[in-house]
Amino acid sequence: MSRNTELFERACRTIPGGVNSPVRAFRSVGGSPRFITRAQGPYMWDAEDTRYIDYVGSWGPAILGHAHPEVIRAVQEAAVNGLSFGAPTEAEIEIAEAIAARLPSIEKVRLVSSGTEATMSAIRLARGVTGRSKIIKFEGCYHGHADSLLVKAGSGMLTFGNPTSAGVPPEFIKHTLVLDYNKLQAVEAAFQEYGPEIACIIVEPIAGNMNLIKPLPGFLEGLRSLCTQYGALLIFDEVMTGFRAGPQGVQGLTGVTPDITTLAKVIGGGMPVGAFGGRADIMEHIAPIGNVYQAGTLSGNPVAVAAGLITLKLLAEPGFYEHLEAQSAKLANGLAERARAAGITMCTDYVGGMFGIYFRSTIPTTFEEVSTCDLELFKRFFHAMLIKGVYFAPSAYEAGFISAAHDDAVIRQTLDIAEEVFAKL
Ligand code: KE4
Repeated sequence: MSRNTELFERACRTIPGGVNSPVRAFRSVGGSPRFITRAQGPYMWDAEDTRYIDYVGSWGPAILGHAHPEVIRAVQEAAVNGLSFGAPTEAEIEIAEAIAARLPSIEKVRLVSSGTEATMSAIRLARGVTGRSKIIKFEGCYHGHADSLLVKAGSGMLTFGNPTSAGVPPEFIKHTLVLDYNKLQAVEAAFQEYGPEIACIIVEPIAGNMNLIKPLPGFLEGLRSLCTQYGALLIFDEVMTGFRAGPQGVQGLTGVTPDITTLAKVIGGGMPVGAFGGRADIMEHIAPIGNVYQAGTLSGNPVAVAAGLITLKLLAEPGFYEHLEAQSAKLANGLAERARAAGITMCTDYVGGMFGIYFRSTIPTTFEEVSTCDLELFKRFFHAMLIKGVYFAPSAYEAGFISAAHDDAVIRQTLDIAEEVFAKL
């Protein structure tokens, strides 16, 4: 029995599913997850000391590459001064200022410890500011596991959703309307029907949880104008795309300004940091100055903030994002070219440091289209690449992530392996 399998069997005895987050269990691709012992730059090593070129990057945080020496040093230096105080620190001011300096839509920001906390708090804030209850989200977008967001589309176009998880009472999601991503007409119809009751739209401005799906021209602009017209708040969930899709997230790429932005992943550099922020007049509804309660023992944790601060500083190096996107392009285009040469129906897309691989003939723009990808072919591709030392996301519904450490040699090695795999797929 392999060491990974042995560890997985042991893990399953005391951890539900053997993992602390479901996607890690490989259930959608089959097989046994790899237990990682260490990571460096673009690489990770598992319990059998097998090395992988890593394109998951902890689902986004490892944008500099794993164990970047300056990030490790910052964490060590912070840790020796104590791990957590439950009191304000100067570092929290510095990271708040760094986030506000990079995202003009943010005048004030509250730190939390995960993306889920950020979106859960942003929804409560939108409801508190507007005094309204209904929210709109989109099928295929994932915003963490807060009850009111664990909803799949209802049967009809404008029906309210159904829980996607046991333990979520219908009453908790009865105000959540689930619409189709990139379908602006349905949003217009929802506002015509419920406009004065809608507190907010929450959207992944580039979706990364139904593979990589970009907004069609006009979609985000349409959401912005509808929210403005009806007095609802537009929440950009940039937990994944923030400082990943570009230096100012998707709001910087598109010029569409949200009322509230949620962040996590990159801003923690691998440590637990999330955040939600927006205009001062909105954020001042948050306790202790406002009446929307939100709190967290480890919010703004000094060790986690140290990792996030140095990460944001290193991302600001001239040319960082140009290089990152150039590497994404080499990988995505190289994979598509080799698949085509092997007669495999597959296409790819990318933006900034994230990419999508689709086993279908055209790049999908909706959840329905991405659901037509050949999942069996993806599974075979995933495992064939894994065995040869390339670690893609263990799900056809996830985006991939590149780091600054994925240099030309690493990309070339990946493409050479892919060429061998496509030939036998
Ligand atoms: P966390 O609570 O997992 O930190 O963040 C939730 C979240 C919120 N919003 C967006 C856009 C997200 O992508 C996420 C989390 N992303 C997944 C990756 N698809 C995390 C991986 C996992 O669940 O283990």
